[in-house]
Amino acid sequence: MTAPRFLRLLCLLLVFALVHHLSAESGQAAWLRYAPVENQPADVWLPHSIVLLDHSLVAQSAASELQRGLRGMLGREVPVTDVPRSEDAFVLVTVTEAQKYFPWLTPASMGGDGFWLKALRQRGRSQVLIIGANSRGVLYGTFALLRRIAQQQDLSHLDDREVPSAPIRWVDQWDNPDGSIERGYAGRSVFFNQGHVRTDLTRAAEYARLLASVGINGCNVNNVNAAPDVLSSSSLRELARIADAFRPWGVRLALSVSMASPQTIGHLSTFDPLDPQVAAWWRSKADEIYSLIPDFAGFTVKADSEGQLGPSHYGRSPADAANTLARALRPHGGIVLYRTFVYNHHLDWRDPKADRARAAYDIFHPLDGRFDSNVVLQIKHGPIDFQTREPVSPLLGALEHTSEAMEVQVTQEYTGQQRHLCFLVPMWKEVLDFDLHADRAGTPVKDLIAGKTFHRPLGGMVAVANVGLDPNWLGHPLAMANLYGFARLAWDPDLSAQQIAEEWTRLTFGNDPQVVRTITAMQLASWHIYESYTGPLGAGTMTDILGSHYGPGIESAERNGWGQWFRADHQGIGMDRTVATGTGYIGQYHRPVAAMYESLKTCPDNLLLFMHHVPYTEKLHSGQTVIQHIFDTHYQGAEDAAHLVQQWQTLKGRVDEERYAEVLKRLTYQAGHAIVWRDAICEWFQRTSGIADEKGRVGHHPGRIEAESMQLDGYTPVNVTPWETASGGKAVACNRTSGCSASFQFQGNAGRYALAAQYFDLNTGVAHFRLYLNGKLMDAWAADDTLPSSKMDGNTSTRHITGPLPLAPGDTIRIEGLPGGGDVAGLDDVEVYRE
Ligand code: GCW
Repeated sequence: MTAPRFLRLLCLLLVFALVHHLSAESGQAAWLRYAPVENQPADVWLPHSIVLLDHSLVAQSAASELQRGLRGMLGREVPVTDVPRSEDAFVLVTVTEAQKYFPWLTPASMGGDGFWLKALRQRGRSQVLIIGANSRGVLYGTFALLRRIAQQQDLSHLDDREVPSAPIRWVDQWDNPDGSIERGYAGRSVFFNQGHVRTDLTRAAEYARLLASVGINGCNVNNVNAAPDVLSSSSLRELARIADAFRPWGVRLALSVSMASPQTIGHLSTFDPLDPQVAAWWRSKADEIYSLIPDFAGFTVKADSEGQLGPSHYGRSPADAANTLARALRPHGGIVLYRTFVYNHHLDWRDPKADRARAAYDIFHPLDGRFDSNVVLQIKHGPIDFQTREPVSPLLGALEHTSEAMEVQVTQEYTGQQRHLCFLVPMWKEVLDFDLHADRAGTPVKDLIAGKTFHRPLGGMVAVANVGLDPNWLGHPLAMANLYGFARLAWDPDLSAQQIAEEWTRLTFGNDPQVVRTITAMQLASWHIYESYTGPLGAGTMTDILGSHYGPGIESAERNGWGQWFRADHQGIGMDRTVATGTGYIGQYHRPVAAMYESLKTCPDNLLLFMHHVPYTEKLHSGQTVIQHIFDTHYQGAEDAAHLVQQWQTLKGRVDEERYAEVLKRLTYQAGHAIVWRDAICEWFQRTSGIADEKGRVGHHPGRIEAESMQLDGYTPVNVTPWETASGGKAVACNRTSGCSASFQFQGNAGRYALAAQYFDLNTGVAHFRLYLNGKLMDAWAADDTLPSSKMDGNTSTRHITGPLPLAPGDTIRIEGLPGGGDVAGLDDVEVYRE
């Protein structure tokens, strides 16, 4: 090795050691860390300059990104020139240009935003060609190359062509002008604040770069519950600045619009989409938008849904509404994504035939063929609403003449809100691979949304992302795997969940094999774990449906107009959606699929309660009864959640301290909350069914001392609602400003024990707790989280573990609670257990 080379390597190693062991990482760099890569096999021969033969803004971003990546990962400074050189260069070029310089190259058809990466090595010199189908392709190819370098892949025979599966690869943000985000769990909007677009759009531009790095080409920045003012001239001028921040990254801006806009901001007397004045208003609005934002992507529409006005107001159809918008956008190349999330939220729960799951198909299937070619129906992947387990929406397989895009949720509204680990790629994979038998066997959802089946012009995937200003974008450092995974699947739905998890882990945490193995395994197990403690057999996530959608709140789904019922009573549970005796929903599927769901014999266990109403004693394919399955899976799920903490702990010292600590904190919280979920669901079903857990666990908690039965000083017992969210249905609350205490005597054998205090952390203020053993202070903690409730319930119930401590019979344990700002230092119980 030559001396300079040796020195360079030494420097790199030093830098690496520093980065790896000392510096903290907030997660803001996400999967674009460009951390030094040791042993990059290609380092020796990778070229020393960049030749940029495409002068677009997007290709310039590609060149500077390549410089940045090579600097970070390989410690190389690589200059950019636009002088075509035949040797020793990365060549960034579009396919049309490429033919000029490399006439001997015969690039196969490169559709869409595709790219071709090709390494040419001769006589010790090398070229790496990054050929894009267009400028975006050049950028995507560059990021793909950097991704390969970061993962230490062997590039010596690099010859990869990739074409994205579908043209629409968008994220939606549900950001409001005031800067709040509907169903956002990671801080405030990167786009808006106090009614305006932010002056500083640095994070917005960084977001676009992140999105571009994984092939996302559109971003809708405002809530689908659209503020009326979005389309006002002054607002559009502000929004144009976001489009400017996106443009270097090839991300096109889209906007959610209210169908009522012609009336609310256009001051017309009507918003009837078939009124000529209304159509003219939309046309001139579109002209105005394109004069400010020439590459504007289009509109997303939520209409006649959850209070949003729509065409039904005038007896018009969604096709009438969508086409009016589409005709205004068409001259400019814009499109309309019309959401099919349209349903009546005042359904009559007493009507056994009423069924929200039917709505999208019932409304949109008859309209197939009536939409203009630049309209795309945006269809949620399941017929209800992003539950932990749902069947595939039958509407995805029912359209032949209408383009469709599938909507998924990266923001974990019903799947733990980024406080619980829930990697959703395996779920999306199941959906994408599901064969809907649309016109024959072999029509998986991924082909339907790519427009391959029935040859429709547009299609793709849209994810509700809801990143926020939190440094790591989504709150939980491991949650970013969902954003990454969504984008990778939108590009290539044939990637496996394992591949995606591994790739993401390498880019986000480095190539240490133990780190890669452990995090990949945790991610892959997490959806199933979450499902197993939050709701059984396709019944839906048994959460607080009317409020936060977060903690357990079982009956909130029943007996109201929202239609997320599972119809449980003392005899049985489940929605009868059969054609024979139920709502007929199953009949919306093509025959083989319908037949599978219709019969109890072939209906998969994991969707049993979505499709059928059965007694608790019904035997599953597994041989177990429904009720015992509920008990067992919830116990197993809570155990598995605890195991995630142990798995993570094996990585101490192998990932940076800051992210290590943040993930540990969240996983520990999750393990505690999984027990709250487990107990709520198991106790509720045991009581409702009158059938006891055959393993005797439910309702029996050895070592658990209820706060209401402790010796109380100042604390008063209260009934918690819903009852199943507190142990024994009761807890204690402190309304004395000087504080309260609850004490008990340890009765077990001498030994070392951990103490798990179950307390309620209300979002109204900060309470403080102290734990004393025989009068000696052993632990103190603050209830300072901002969980989504101001009440003592399943959202706020939180576990804090002290110890292990040495305990002897007769020892006194005292917990002091000091209320603060409306948080009453609620305490549910203390569990004393051997570790
Ligand atoms: O899941 C529900 C959410 C609403 C959301 C709606 C939708 C933006 O609870 O907050 O509204 O879906 O998708 O339109």
